[in-house]
Amino acid sequence: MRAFFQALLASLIGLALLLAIGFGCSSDSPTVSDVSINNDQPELNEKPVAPGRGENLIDNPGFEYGFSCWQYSPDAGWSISTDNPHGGEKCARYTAPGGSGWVNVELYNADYCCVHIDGNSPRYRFSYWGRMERPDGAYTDSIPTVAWAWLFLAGGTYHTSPMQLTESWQRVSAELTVTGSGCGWIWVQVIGDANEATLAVALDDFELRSY
Ligand SMILES: [Ca+2]
Repeated sequence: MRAFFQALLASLIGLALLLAIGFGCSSDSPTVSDVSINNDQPELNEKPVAPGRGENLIDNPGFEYGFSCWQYSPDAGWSISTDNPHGGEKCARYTAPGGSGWVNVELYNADYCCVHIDGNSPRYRFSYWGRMERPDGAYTDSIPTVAWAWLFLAGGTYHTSPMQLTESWQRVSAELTVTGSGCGWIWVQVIGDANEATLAVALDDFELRSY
């Protein structure tokens, strides 16, 4: 079932991105009927946190323990990098193999480290950081490298705004209203131009906290 949803969403996101790029409006997000996200919210920790709340629900959120609790696709190209992580000493990195076509890669938390929603609070904040590299200087704005984050929590489906990656670390955050309880997972897809062999993508410091 999970593979089916991911395949379906990958198709939808890919189509939405291609349409957005084609019409020159890459900042638009796809239409999803059950999205409940407000991206215009204060930074994490700016609001007071009630006792017992505020713990990061994502295990190994900054890849300091390698890919423990994470899975990725495709099998080749992903690594743990110590080169310019956003936080700590490590980050997740994907390096494109070159050739033609599109980079289309996924990173998501493993089943054995599901995100546990306890149902005590409906309000959550989610964020993560990303950047890209083109060490050969072949960077072009004409074909952006874009990351999308999706969350499947307690029966609900949510997504952040697309983040067009640059060579500096950037953060995307969102506020979610999640009802119910149970295990869930987060999933990030990155799409970009594979025509330049040196395209690399780095992700770090995922956070999901109730407040
Ligand atoms: Ca890190």
